[in-house]
Amino acid sequence: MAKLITILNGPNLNLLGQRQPEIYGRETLDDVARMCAEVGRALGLDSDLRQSNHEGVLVDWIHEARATSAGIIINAGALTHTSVALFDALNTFEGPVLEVHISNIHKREAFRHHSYISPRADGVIVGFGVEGYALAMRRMGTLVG
Ligand code: CA2
Repeated sequence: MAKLITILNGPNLNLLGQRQPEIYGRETLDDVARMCAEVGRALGLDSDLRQSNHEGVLVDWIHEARATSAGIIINAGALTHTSVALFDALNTFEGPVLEVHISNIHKREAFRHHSYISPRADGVIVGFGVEGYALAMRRMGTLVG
């Protein structure tokens, strides 16, 4: 049976492709889901991409992934820079965690330079646009395959 990769997206990423294309590009989150499914198919991985604007919902989904998923890819959006709760939740997950940011957070405002997710992440991909999600899926193929 194919292993499942949970792909979590935080606040405002539902607007992907609709606003600020100069920073985040023109692809939507549905496009990202399709791309990850396609990459996963070639690697024998299933993917389940979700987005929430609510921190607690993301925490609940991480807990759910403990029982269902071989790995987590997470773009926590602005919660990356604030959320100890997501860090704690990710620490309860035993499989690999990969952190993705569409933009290069290190080239932006200073408050985006720190991530509460990175100390738990097994890898971080920043500034590759939405292609970063596909790269993270490829890496998951190596880590859980
Ligand atoms: O670059 C990334 O992927 C970020 O995680 C995106 C977050 C930002 O707070 C992080 O610092 C970096 C913001 C997501 C907002 O997404 C939008 C997408 C399209 C239009 C408006 C917002």
